[in-house]
Amino acid sequence: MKNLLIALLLCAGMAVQAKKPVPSDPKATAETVKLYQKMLQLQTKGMMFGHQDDLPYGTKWYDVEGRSDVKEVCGDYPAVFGWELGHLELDHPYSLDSVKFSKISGWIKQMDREGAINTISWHFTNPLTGGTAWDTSSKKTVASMLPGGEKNKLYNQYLDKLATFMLELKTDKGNYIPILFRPFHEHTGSWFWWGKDICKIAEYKSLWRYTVTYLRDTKNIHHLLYAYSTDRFASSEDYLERYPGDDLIDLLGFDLYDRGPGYSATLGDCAKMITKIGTKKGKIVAVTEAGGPLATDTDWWTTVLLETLRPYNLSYALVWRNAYQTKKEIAYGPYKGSPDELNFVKFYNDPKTLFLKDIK
Ligand code: BMA
Repeated sequence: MKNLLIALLLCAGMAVQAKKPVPSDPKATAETVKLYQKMLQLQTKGMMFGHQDDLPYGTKWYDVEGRSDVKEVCGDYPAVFGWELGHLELDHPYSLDSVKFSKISGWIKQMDREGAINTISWHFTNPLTGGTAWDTSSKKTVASMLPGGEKNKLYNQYLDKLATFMLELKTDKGNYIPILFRPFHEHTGSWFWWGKDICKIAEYKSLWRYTVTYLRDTKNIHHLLYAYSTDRFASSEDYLERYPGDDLIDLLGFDLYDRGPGYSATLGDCAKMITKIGTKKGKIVAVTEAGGPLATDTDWWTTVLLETLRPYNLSYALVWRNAYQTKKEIAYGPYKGSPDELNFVKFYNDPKTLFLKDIK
């Protein structure tokens, strides 16, 4: 009887364990599985704050050890750090946003040690035309990168360089650092060569499958969680139209910038739809890029971003970079002296938002 009871308990324990969510990669490293589970669990507790290029530069400084516009305003670092690898494929030492790749890996390692989460985007060169990620002049780019296409070999070379970068991301103990990798983003728009009107649905899906398979199975990379992230979308069908499959994707996200009236409503609608899809699929959900007109709407952090997203269990909301001293591009994060500074502190102090100290 006792033995039977023990056996039953063991079985129940195993069943509970077996139910724990796992990433799409069956060979994901222990750290990657742990991060996946941690993020799924955390998203029921609060919403992490993320910032693109938080450490390399701010509005008025460039590459100063320890500096962060966000930390200078609220006293803590973001929980999620966004990085960009555009131009790595060209063997350039600096990214298209003038950040040294060797320094990016250093910061990723440092922030991983601190307990933060790192996510990588890739605005990479159009392999067919040699133009930028925004070069939409040919509708043949994606097809040309797939097996049999004239640029398949070149694309493999790009992926080899990406793989080298990823495989260098190790802890002091030699374990790979888990990364949220977010390529081919905003594809429901048509401003990148992988966008909606530039390639066919099947081509976009094949590009994803080809890329993941190459990195995971050919290059043996098992520390990536893959993020699918659209721009604005109108329905679940719209969101999932180009979704490459549950066996490839770990995080469902969308990018949405405040371009004026109607933003809150759209942001709320998208958050509602995505959390529903995420719950059904058991995936992480996030606002993978956002940004407000902070100079004009100085209460944006609380009244727009926070109050709109409060009802939903989202893993994080990441705002885009504070471009260094450029007049063309606004800073999407706060900085010392920015008009939204005090409001950001309020956002920081709200129990719903999680920063680095909250997730350690
Ligand atoms: C865009 C802009 C560009 C930048 C690119 C990649 O949204 O911020 O200036 O080069 O992202 O980070």
